[in-house]
Amino acid sequence: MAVASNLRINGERLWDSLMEMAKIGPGIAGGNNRQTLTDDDAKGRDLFKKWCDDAGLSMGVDQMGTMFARREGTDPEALPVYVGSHLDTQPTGGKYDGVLGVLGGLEIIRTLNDMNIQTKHPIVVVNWTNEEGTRFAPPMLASGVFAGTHTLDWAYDREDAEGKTVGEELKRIGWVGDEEVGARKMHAFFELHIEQGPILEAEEKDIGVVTHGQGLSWMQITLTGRESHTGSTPMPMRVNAGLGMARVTQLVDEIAWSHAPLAVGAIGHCDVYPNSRNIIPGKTVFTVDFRHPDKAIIEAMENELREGAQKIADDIGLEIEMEPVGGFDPVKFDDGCVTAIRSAAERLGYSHRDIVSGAGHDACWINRVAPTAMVMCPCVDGLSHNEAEDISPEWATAGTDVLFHAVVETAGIVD
Ligand code: HGY
Ligand code: MN
Ligand code: MN
Repeated sequence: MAVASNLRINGERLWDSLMEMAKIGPGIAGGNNRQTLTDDDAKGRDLFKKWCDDAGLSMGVDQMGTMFARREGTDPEALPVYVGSHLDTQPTGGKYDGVLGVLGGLEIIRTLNDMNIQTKHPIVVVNWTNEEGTRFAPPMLASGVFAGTHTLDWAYDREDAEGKTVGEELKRIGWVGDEEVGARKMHAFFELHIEQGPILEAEEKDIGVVTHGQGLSWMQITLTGRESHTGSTPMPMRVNAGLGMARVTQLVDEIAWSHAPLAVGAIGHCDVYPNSRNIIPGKTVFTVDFRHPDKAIIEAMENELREGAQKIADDIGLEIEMEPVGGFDPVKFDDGCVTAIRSAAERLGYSHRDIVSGAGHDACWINRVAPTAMVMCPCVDGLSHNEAEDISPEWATAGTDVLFHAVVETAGIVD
């Protein structure tokens, strides 16, 4: 049954909650640095749990620390409709990446409570652990375990730059749950997310109906040369791992451009050792991020990288190791869920267009185990993974209205 078009969420309350959550783990330039499994992440979790308690939800937590806040349906046997995203942020992250999807899910519950509306299927709001993958690679770690892509032990062993593991840090912040990861079965999963790209704003569209998500490949490269004095070492004697990284950086850009217009490639993470002003780098470790909607093109870019990086290393006399440290295939979301989102946007009178997600999301993994789809709202200048990330309250409201209608329609309103 379609949800009446006059049913809308409370945009002001949603915005207040977004601003409240943004106070936890502040960045240095107006955004957030609430990285996964830090004390700030724990504070964000505590605030979300308090709000869920206030909304009468029962909280379950699985062994990866993912939070599941449940509102009962009239049919307790019916599989729940899940809705959510992530509360962890990049080190120089924005206030809305992930957070809008979690608090948008909570706003749906708050609105149903206000209107005393019951649904047949229960509704569960989710905060997935470690979506960003910055502190602990790969991204979408907990949703990947939930979808059976990674084992729990492998996920627990992921290490940060200081050698701390996911398992240790999860225990330290007190968020190891008792539920088996992936045991929960879903009727459907919906995720609201900012676009993190320029299309919706440029086309003045309120809503992105996400039909697909592009694929991702993360290749970690280690180049080993020889540390030596930057002043007294003659050029012909140098084995410069920093030079190797610079040439591979140029190669990555050339590979992406050679598969234009859809391919993208960059190196976002790099460590230089010993990183001293007057020592030629003996070692560099960096991660190549390639993305494309077509798996064959991603594989072609990976092959071109392997060949080209090997040649660069040979030319300079460097040792090279190349290790895949993350990735997932392009995804096509569920037609039924996508249609629920598109018809909600139409019913509510919001301008919309189909879109392929450029960024990865937990929905990309959950799509393997449940009918899944995403709603997107625009963001200013398409900017994200930057503290200046910004959206308007109107965009947040529109995206959450559409999410509300798609979730409640799928959960079934009971008169
Ligand atoms: O990497 C991604 O696409 C996501 O933002 N973690
Ligand atoms: Mn995100
Ligand atoms: Mn992100």
